[in-house]
Formats: sequence, structure tokens, C-alpha cells
Amino acid sequence: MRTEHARPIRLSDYRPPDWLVDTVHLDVALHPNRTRIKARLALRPNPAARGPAPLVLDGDELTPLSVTIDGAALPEAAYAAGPDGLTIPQPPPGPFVLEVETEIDPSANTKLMGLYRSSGNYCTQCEAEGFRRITYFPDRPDVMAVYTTRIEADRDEAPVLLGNGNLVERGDVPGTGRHFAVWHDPFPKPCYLFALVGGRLDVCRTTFTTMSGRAVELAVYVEPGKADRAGYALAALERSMRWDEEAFGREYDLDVFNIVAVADFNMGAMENKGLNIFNDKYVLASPETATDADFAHIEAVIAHEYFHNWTGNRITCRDWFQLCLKEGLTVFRDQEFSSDMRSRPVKRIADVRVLRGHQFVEDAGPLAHPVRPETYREINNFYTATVYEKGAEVVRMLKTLLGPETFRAGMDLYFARHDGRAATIEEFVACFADAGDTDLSHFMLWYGQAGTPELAVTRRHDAQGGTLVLDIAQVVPPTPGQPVKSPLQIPLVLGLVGPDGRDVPLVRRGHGPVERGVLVLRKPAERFVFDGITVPVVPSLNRGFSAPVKIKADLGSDDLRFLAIHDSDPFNRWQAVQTLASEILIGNVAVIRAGGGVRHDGGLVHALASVLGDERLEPAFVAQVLSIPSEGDIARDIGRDVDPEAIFNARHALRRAIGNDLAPTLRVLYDRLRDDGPYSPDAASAGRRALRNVCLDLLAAPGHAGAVALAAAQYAEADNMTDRMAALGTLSLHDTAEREAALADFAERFRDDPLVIDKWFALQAMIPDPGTLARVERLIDHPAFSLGNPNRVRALLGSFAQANHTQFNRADGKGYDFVAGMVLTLDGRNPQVAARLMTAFRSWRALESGRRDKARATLERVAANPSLSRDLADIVERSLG
Ligand code: 0A1
Ligand code: ZN
Repeated sequence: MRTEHARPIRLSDYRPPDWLVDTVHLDVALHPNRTRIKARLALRPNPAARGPAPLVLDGDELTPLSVTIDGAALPEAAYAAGPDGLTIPQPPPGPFVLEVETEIDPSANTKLMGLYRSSGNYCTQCEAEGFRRITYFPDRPDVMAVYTTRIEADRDEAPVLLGNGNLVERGDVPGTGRHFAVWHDPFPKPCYLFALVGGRLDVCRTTFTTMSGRAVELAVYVEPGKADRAGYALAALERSMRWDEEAFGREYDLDVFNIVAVADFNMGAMENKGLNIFNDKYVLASPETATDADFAHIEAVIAHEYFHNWTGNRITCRDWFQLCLKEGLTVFRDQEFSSDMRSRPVKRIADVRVLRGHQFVEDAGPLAHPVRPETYREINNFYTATVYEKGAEVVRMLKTLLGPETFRAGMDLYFARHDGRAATIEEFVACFADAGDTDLSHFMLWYGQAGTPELAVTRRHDAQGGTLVLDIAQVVPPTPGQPVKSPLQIPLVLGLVGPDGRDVPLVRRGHGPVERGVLVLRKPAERFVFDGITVPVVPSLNRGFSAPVKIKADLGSDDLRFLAIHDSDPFNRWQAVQTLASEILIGNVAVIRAGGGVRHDGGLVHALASVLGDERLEPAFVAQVLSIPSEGDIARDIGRDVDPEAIFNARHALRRAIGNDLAPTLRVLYDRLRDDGPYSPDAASAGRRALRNVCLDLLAAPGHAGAVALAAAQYAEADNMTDRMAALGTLSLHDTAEREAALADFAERFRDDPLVIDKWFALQAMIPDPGTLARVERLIDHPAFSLGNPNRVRALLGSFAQANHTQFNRADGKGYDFVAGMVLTLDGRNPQVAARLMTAFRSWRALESGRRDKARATLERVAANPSLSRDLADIVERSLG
């Protein structure tokens, strides 16, 4: 059974569909256990296909009730229908109408794919392959149809009925206590964008006037009693709609845009046409319950889903291999939006932290895959950091290579050429090649080659001759299935910082001034010669993180300190401090493993002090500079024979040293940044809170009772979740009575608010103490915990497995066994969530041998289980592969 399921699907096998569907009429009668769906599909043979072909429709756990063709019942011998599909071997040769009735049980749907119930409300999730759990259909994104959906339900159970598109009719079903609504979506779409909702919901509304003056009714639906927490999401939607008009010329196209927040959701949110369905974590916010980071995430996810209306919905993907066509591009768009709404440099730093923390790690391990994979066994496992975040970096590089005007012209061409179609990456890139009249065939390698490129940079300066020579070599390391790589086309933004801190003009020998500072690398090794460099300069490489690469440059600590203080590129100012800290930390990890004492480096503290003292810098940026590399960052930079305990100790020692050395400055800032006005989630206020809370955390790092008491006082007095949570986070790192008291207070204070209790679960799961495993085991039995809710699972188990490096990687292997046991329990209920949790093992090969052996043994035990889901089997087998 499993081997059959596990058959890989290959991009090279793509064939156009044999049958097209022009219209879909769905009649859905909602019932908690026996929901009936009548589907009427207008089918016709695809002129682009190979000729007469059987009709093969996908299904998943379906019960077929009846099948008719052009109004006549189909004899049982003329078709085969079962839970997994419906096949008509000899369908009529021309267009025909197929009607199929199915019955499903939404209350029993624990996979949260297809139609299911969340807090009693009906909702759907069809990406990637959930529509086949509602009715039989050619469930592939290149089959695009116009949908009309009639939804009927008990009026008391589901007073609100929502579908894709515009509402065209509603009314009662006399004498039944039931009512109905008919929704029509005029835009052809793939079935993964289908959605419906039925339930008891409160709503928060407004009207938006588009650039051409059309009125659009916007609404955010939430569980009863929560509408007062939906206002921020609604305002973020309005900002997103305006921004897409201004930045990309994209106007919204329906009369309504509805968002529904549900408590049980496998991912963040879903861009169904005109009816986005959200994990309520990315909708609900109030100052008392959401942190500044939560507000920022809500703004970004609302924008992301809205932007999909053009990049994903109006233009969709031909097949799932092209997933980055919509995801990488839409992440790029939401990143740009957030940069415009907030601080661009701070947003870039935050995005690069995420990229390195997730995508670089993925790229360095057994789950590495190209931005556009060429084969998959379970598409759900490819909603990854590589497809999303590296996919966005690839789009950003196109913009860097072409310049903003040509990039915009390429986007315009893409919308003009492909609107209403299912497109490929080749077609997308061709728009930029045409707009810029340039050849991007070499650039295409970014889509096909996995692995993070490594650049080595060396310089030679001849002050007398006024030349600077930069030698740059690139290597792309081998990844699974790709042992040998070719050099990539890399846009590397360069600056040369002179002794006065100003940039020296970049004039390349034989080429003249370097436009926008962009050097384009193409070969394994290249030499760049610059003229007119008569003063000593420090190269500032990969400014703004122009390419997703790792760089080893011959920059000494003096150079890094110089850049940290003087570079005009804020990203590289931050990067210089990170590199300095990383070098110290890696050195100290080695010292600790050899049994020695850690080295203290005054230079780093000096650089930090000068950033702290620079009043022109925005607080959010300073907060980023003060946040030294994470345990994950250090592990990644070390790369092999990783000892998480030594990493923790080195990092802890450095934080203690910074906290001690800078205590007076940190304390002054902490007091000065106190905000006595009412809470506002705007970026500037959030930045001040971020810096103040980093100061608190560093002040407390040495463990002085006074600083711990300061955190306890902040916890008790906070009037917003950001300050309360930051104080609790600081306290959680100190094994004191204050910690347990604050944790108990938090649980009591927010016991009726599951999203806030998630913060409490997550924080405890991340405590770097040997007692944490037992604590997490106890919390599994907490009444607020449930294995059925993905947010709870991610908060408690995800945080332990992904973010608690010392305790998940306990030397005795008990962290691995615990997580694997939970994964197996979850797998029977929700394979997607189980498989994702299992990716915590993705870096097991990089561990020191003791932990490596234990992690391997755990993976092998899971793999030996005969009844794994396809999702989990795929992750485990590739992890071991
Ligand atoms: N397209 C969504 C992500 C998404 C993917 C799969 C899902 O199924 C459980 C749900 C959402 C996005 O990019 O936001
Ligand atoms: Zn998306």
C-alpha cells in the first residue's frame, strides 16, 4: 500500500489535462456528519491533449451516491467509483455534463483538509489537494473553471454562509428551519482556491474604494465575541489593497472580500478567491493579548493572502512544481509591503534572520531541494522555506539585476500576458528577459539547483597605483540528488567604505562606473579590478543581502568593527556585528569543548557600545544589533560535529559579558525608553519596546537579583502583551521563584484565551533546563492542550523540537524519543502536522557523533513503522536518505 502511495511525481512527466471543466455548480447541504454535495461539471475534451481519453477524477475518502451524464443515470458498469477516485473509461467524445453526488462527514475530518468543522463552524481547506475530499474532480491547478456554489444549512447552526465570488441569492427553505446562499465567482480558478464557510460568526466590516472608484465590501468574520480583536486585521487589509494599487497597479476585482478566522488550521492562512480563510492567530489582536511581533505578522499575512489575488489566483500555477511562482513572488510582495509600512532595513534584517534560520538550514541537510523541485511524493511537504523564502530571494535578485523600472515593466508584462491562466516559471522569467531585453537563461539555475552558494572573497590594494583587486570564487555545495553544481549568476551589491566612512566611487576597469553597485558573478572564480582607489577602503559585500549566499571574506576584526560603526548600508552594519560575534562564539565553543575557559573580546563590546550610543539610529535597528546570533545560527555556522550544549554555554557566557560590561548604558536606555502613553502597535513604538526589552534581557543575563527583580516588576506592571511577554521570556531563563510565580500568574490571567496560552506553552517548552522535558510531558495533559489543534501542537511540541536546542538534543536521546512518540500519535489524526513536526530532525547529520547516533536510531524506529502516512513516510525517508 505504502510503496504504491509513495510513487514519485515528476515535473518531466507533465502532460496537459485530457479534460477541461468550464463551469462547476455545487450544491452543498451542510450537516455535521452527513453533508451532501451535488456537483455538476461542464466538461469538454482538451484540444491540447492527445485525443480521446478516459475521464479520471480524483477523490479522497469520498462516498459516491449517484452519477449521471447529461441528465441520465450512468449504468454501474460504465464507471468505477470508490473513495480514491471516479473513472469513466469511455466518456462521450464531445462536451457533456457530469453530475455526481457525494456524502462526507465534516465532523470526522481530523486532517483539516477538505470540508471540516472548527469550533462547530464549517470551513474548507483545498490547497493543495483538498477539493478531492469534497467531490470528484480533476484536482490539478491547470484545470480552471467558473464556480457557482449553493450552500444550504440549518439557520440556527449556520446563520452565516459564505462562498467564493459575489453573493447572488439567499433565502429560506420553507418549513425546514434551513436557509441557503448562492455565490458566483466569475473568475475561472483552479479547485484549490474553492472555499465555503458556514457558521455562527461575528463580523467587523468596512468599505474600500478602489483606484477606479468601485466600492468593495470588506469583512473579517471571527468566532462570536471576538470582533473587537479583528480591527487591526481589517485595517491591514485596507492598507494592503491600497499598496497593491500604488506599488504594482493591481486593483481588486470582486464586490466583496471576506476573511474568516478559524481556530483549527494547518497553516497560516489561505488565499481562496474572495474568501480568505485564516488561522485565527493571524487575525485576532488586542494590546492585552498580542505582542508587537504578532501585530507585524498579522499585517504581513493579511497582505500576503490579499496579494495572492493577482499572484496566485488571477495567474495561478500550471502544476505544483511551479509552487514558487505564486509563493516566492507573493512573499517578495508582502516583504516589500511590510518594508514600506515599517522600517526597510529592520524588515530586511528580520527576513534574513528567518531565511538563514530556516532555509539555509533546510538547504544544508537531507531535506534540501530546489526552489522548483523536480520530483515529489507528497506536495504538502513542499510548502517549505526554500519554496517560500528562497523563492522570494530569487525574485528580489531579478529586481536587483534589472533595476526597479525594468522589474516593474516585467511584472506588468507578466500580468498582461498571463492573466486568467496557469503559468510556469519559464513564462514568468521570460517576461523579465523581454522587458529588459536580456538573456536570463543562466539565472534559471536558481530555480533548479539546491544548496546555498558559498563565496570566498580576497582583496589586494595597491594604494600607489590606485587599484583594488577583488577575487571572488563561488561554490555551490552538493545536495541530495545533485552531487555536482554549476556556478550561478549572482548579483552582489558592493560598496567600498573609505577611512572617513563615506563610500568611494566604484569604477571598474574596462567597464566604468558600476551601476547601483551591482557586480554580477557568473563564473567559479572572477577578478574585479577597481581604479581610483587611492585611500584604504573596507569592502562592504552583499549589501542589503542582495544574494542568498554565504560569504567568507578576508576581513579582520578591525575591518568588521569599522563597518559596524561606519557602513552606510544598515544591513551590513548589523552583519558586521553578527560576524564579529559569530567568530568569537565559534572560537569559544571550541575552547569549551576542549575543557578551557571562554575568551572575552572587548572589541565586540566596543562596537556594540558605539551602536548603542548613536542616537541617529532607530531603536528597532539597535535592538537587532544587540541580538547576538542564536544557538541555531551558531550551529549552522559551525556546520558539523555540532555540540548544542557547548553552543549554549558559549552564547550564555557572551550574553553575560555584554550584560555586565554595558550594564550602566543598558540601564539608562531601559529607563529612558519607558513609554507612558497608551499602547500603539506602530513600528516606531514597537521599535522602542523592542530595544527596551533587549536591554532588560541583557541586564538580567548575568543573573543579578536586581535585574531579575526588574523583569518581575515589568511583568507585573505591563499594560500590554509585548512588555509582559518580554519580561516573562527574560524570567524564563532564570531558575528562580519569580519565574514560577509569573508563569502561574500568566496561566491564571489568560486561562480562557487559547492563543495567549499558546505563548505560555511555547515559552515553557523553550526553557533551556534539563527539567523541561518533564515539564513538557506534564503540559501535554494540561486541560488547555489538545493534539487536535495545530496551534497547540506547534506551540508546545514545535517549540520544544525546533527552538530548544539543548533539550530536544539531550545527550541521552530522550528529547528525540519523546518527539518521535508524539509524531507517531499525531500521524493517525493529522499527517500534515505530524510530518512538519518531524522536520525537527533535519539537521541530525550535523550533530556530534553521540547525538547523531541517537537521532538516527530514532528516525529508523519511526521509519520501521508499517502504517505511516505518506506525509510522514516521505519526511522520514528523505531525512535518512
Ligand atoms: N497558499 C497558502 C498556504 C497554504 C498551503 C496549504 C494549506 O493547506 C493546509 C494551507 C495554506 C499561503 O501561501 O498562504
Ligand atoms: Zn502564499
